[in-house]
Amino acid sequence: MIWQEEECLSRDEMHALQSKRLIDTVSRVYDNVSFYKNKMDEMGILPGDIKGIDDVSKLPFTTKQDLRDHYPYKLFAVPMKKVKRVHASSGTTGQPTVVGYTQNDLDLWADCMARFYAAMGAAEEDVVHNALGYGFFTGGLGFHYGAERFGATVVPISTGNTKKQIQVLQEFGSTILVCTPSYAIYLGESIKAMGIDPRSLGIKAAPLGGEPWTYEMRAEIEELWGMKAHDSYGLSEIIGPGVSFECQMQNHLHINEDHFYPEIIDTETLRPLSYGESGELVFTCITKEALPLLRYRTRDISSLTDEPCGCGRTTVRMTKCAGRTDDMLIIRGVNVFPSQIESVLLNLGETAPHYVLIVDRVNNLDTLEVWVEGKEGVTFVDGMRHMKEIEKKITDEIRSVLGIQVKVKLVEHKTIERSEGKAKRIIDRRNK
Ligand code: DLL
Repeated sequence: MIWQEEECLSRDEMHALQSKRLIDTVSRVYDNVSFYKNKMDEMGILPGDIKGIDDVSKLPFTTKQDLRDHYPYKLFAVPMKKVKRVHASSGTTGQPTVVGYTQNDLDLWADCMARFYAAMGAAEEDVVHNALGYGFFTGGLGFHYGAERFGATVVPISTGNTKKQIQVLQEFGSTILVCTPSYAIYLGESIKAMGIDPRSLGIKAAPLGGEPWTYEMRAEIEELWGMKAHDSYGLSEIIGPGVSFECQMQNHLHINEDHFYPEIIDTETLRPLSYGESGELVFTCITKEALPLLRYRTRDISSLTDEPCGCGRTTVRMTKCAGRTDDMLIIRGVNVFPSQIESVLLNLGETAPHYVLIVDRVNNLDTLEVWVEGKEGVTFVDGMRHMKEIEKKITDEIRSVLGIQVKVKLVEHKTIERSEGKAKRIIDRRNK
């Protein structure tokens, strides 16, 4: 099912719609946000210079630091009486950032999310077990209002209390599970540990997102639960979840580009790259009222394609995010994303999907240790030699695939901390 006709416009129609919306947005931000007026004045650009979507590259970038510098509301383009809700980032690194929504923003967000439920093949009869956090985090409420807009039933369980989650899953007839990929694994394993097969619970599909996860991780999750897992990408600064999603083809993520115009840029030169080239994702909000950010630098690495999709949607798709530029580890000159290590680990199939990367600096050299849990049932007592063999196999494979020397440490099952939200995969001991 296609939720809205904008998902199936011809490329020319989309271009025209985006152009009209960008022109309108630029004049609104110029008039109402002094930060953008000052930036554009400095660059010598007037709203009238923006004649269509192709002129987007003339506009200034926006960064997370800009949001911090204008904490909490100074980038809003409407008076506070029009702002109906705020969300905020958790602020684990530095000052939190605050985002705002008018009623129209909340409506378009619910539609973007309803598009996703439609795209993954949901029906009004579906019962959505929403185990994302409700509150400042955009995940819980984003998926909640989207499900209601779509017409399904929501079980707003939020995060935490895994025992209760399991009881509710068993008793409420849920058919769709919403959470982070790492929690889908944790919850599934906890269910198994209680002697229940997660596949018997009747979950048929899961929109998962909020953190990077590999195709290998998807295969593990689908196998564990006997369901289809669809990638869902978004960020609070742009709207929350609902920026892009995978349809039933599960082949890259459709961007709601009639609202969020995507670009890929080279992180060094900041120049826009072509379709197919990998770089940093940048979004311009072309319909939002409260916080219409121009060319927001996400720090996420992806690439774009406008090849037709089998589902009939014509929107541009982005490839699964490989990671964030700020999560990229440079290990003795080699760029490494945690997702690349994840792929190697899961492809080898010798370990559980729980790992953490420990980065340190010894004698001025970066070191990387990969701590990963052995498969359930493999214990230190019965197989010290076997464990060493597995460690060596993983070390060799990482060296051959990524070209770096790492130290692999197999740890006991359940020793790596589980997360109910976004998993923390990197412990950086440098500069401490
Ligand atoms: O994580 C919104 C969201 C919630 C999306 C639930 C999907 C599902 P933030 O907390 O602002 O918003 O974090 C945004 O998380 O810039 C990416 O680095 C990362 N991220 C989100 N979804 C994905 C994904 C929400 N599917 C930041 N793949 C983004 C990879 C993702 N990274």
